[in-house]
Amino acid sequence: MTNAFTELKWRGLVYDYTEGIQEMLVAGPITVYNGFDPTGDSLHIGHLVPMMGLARLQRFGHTPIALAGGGTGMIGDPSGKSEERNLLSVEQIQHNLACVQGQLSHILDFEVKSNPARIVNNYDWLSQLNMMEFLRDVGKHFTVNYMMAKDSVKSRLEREGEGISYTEFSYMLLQSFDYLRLFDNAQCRLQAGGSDQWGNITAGIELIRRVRGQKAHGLAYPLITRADGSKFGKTAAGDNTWLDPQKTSPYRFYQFWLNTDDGDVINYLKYFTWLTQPEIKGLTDALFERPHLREAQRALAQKITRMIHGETALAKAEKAAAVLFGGDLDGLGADDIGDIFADVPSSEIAKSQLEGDGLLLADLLAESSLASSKGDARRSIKGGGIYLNNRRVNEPNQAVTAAEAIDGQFLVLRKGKKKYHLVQVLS
Ligand code: 545
Repeated sequence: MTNAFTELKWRGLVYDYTEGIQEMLVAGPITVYNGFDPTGDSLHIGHLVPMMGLARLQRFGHTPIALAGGGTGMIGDPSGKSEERNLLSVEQIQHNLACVQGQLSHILDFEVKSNPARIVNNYDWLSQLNMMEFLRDVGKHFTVNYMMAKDSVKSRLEREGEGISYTEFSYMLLQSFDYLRLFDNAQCRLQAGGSDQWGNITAGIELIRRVRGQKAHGLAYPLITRADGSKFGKTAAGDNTWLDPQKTSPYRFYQFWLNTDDGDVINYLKYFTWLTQPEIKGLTDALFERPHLREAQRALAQKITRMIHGETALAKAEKAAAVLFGGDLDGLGADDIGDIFADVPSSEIAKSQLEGDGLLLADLLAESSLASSKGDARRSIKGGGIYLNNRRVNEPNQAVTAAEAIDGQFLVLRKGKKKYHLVQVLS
């Protein structure tokens, strides 16, 4: 029989944990929390592991709390940061908080009767703290020696010319206080987080042990790595892959997962999807027997895009992906076209050139990266190997007018199966 812990272990999601955690998770439902500071206006795919971690525990009957760090976000966690952070403005934090809370609410179940998810904001209690009380009730339980031994602090002290402000140094006390607070008020017995959070999580456990004489637990997920050693989550261009569709379009998002290396895809199916052990076994076999079909990558891209962006956005992303293989362009707008063909050679023409009689197809093609001369362009068109907006065109003297431009902005030229050139129409 699997339980929440063996399930997480099988998925490769257990990096560190406190002794007795499995026994506790098996004994009955508990409450677990994971914090997210509003340091940016969107979560990215690196945050999917901890978000889904809460949801996975919820499916085993436990109650998840997603903590939005409206208070801790004002201070700045030094964990994993080699340099002191700049303070964010209150307006910035409020804006980010609203964005991040919305994203957190997607994956968790708030309706289920027995163990509905909750979102809390630590600003609600941290803002009420009084300095003297805090130093007496929390600060007194930590020696500076203990705090200095934490990686987040130690690494700063060891770094030439860096150091750490008193503000960031205090961060672990605030996160510890949160855990104590949720331990007392929400019967929370487990704090989860990425491995960078282990120092903060164990500090909270220590506080609870000292002031309540009770055992609280911690669970750390591994950092996601790639088989070839490069950084996970960045596109070839170096951009982050965001959950906010305004920052990373569902098509780009879908493509990111579709492009996963064979060496990573099975791990990612375990980390990022709800597919079961037998289902993942089936895709592993498929990967070995017929890797060229990329069934595992397709399943990965499909499941995650559906989970984050929904069915309609997935259908559109799949349609857009098919476009590069000659699929039709109907129903796609300028934004989609710009997105799909972002990486193909492109050029610009003035809208005036398409007005009146328009431009001869052969002339348009000759100016693109798909033909070397007018003669070459004419020959290719007559030979039947040229497509305008993915429809075959046979007549070199055919006029191309603004009416053909998608949303008046783009003409898509194609030669053969998949050589593309994008013409942007400037008004
Ligand atoms: C605050 C108060 C608590 C408990 C936790 C926190 C937050 C924690 C922290 N976590 C990271 C984070 O990133 C920014 C989110 C982007 C908008 O800094 N001190 O807030 C990440 N966390 C998820 C994982 C993490 C961690 O949200 O734990 O390891 C990334 O995978 O870096 O009482």
